[in-house]
Amino acid sequence: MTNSSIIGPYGDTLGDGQVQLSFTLPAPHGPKAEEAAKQLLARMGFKDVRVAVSRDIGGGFTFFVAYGRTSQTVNLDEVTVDPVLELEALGMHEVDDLLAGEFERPIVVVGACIGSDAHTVGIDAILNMKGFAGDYGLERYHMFDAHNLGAQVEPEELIRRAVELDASAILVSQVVTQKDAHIHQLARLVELLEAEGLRDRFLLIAGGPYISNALAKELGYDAGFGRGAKPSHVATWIARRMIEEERTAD
Ligand code: B12
Repeated sequence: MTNSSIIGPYGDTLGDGQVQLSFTLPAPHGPKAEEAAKQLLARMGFKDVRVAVSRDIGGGFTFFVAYGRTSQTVNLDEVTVDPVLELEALGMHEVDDLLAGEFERPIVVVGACIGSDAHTVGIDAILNMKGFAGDYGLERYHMFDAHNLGAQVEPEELIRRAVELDASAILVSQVVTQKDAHIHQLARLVELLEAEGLRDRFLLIAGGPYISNALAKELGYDAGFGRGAKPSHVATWIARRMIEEERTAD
């Protein structure tokens, strides 16, 4: 590889194409399962396939860690990312100052983990005072009035509370993706808001480890935040969007 913007995976030396993979096969542990794993990787296009770990995980299933070599590369110069991921977060005081310069009252935000999903840690990380990874949550900001409804909140209840509190933004967390549960739940909330003629009343933000801004927008949300999102990113996004909308309305 001569052009440094064209990159591929490596293990020992740049350009060797080495990849580590882990997966499970529904086959009883043994030489036959291992051979099946190698053939599968060869069919995926990997060369010099080696199985490093092969473990019986019970019930006729085997877990593998394997290595293979690929000649595939990607040109970094042609890679673009969603603007939300490149958004430079302001500090808490900067966001507060920005909002205080434009609004008289704190911005009300209501968050919940909806449907059957019981994973509260993500929405807590964004909203709760102590925040996440050294980044304070929205409850700590002077210019946010944050309400965290917790887990397993029905979308109807979330909407009811958002209306009651006269919220500007609804924040939804979805972690479980089994059988596309996250898609169904997120879509249901949008459908309900639309049916009640309330969709345009709120900024609608989705988040979770498997949520991207693109997926959220596809589902009718204004923004989506994924793995590693920090409260200051979300706060900055809301502040800028609220100010933009306020100025457009004037
Ligand atoms: C803790 C945990 C639990 C706890 C949850 C406790 C609680 N109060 O939250 C308990 C034990 C209850 C649990 C239960 C289950 N869990 Co669980 N759990 C986890 C675990 C270990 C950690 C999740 C976590 O806390 N992450 C830390 C937070 C900070 O990260 P985060 O959620 O990604 O949030 C960040 C971003 O995504 C984003 N974000 C998240 N939400 C939002 C919302 C907004 C608005 C914004 C802007 C951003 C945002 O910001 C956050 C900070 O960066 C994960 C595995 C893992 N290591 O991730 C499995 C995991 C999520 N669980 C899983 C499963 C399958 C389950 C169960 C179905 C297991 C079972 N068979 O019973 C049940 C489901 C229960 C239910 N009804 O939901 C799977 C999900 C697989 C999938 N994709 O569907 C995982 C990935 C484990 C696995 N590898 O299989 N679980």
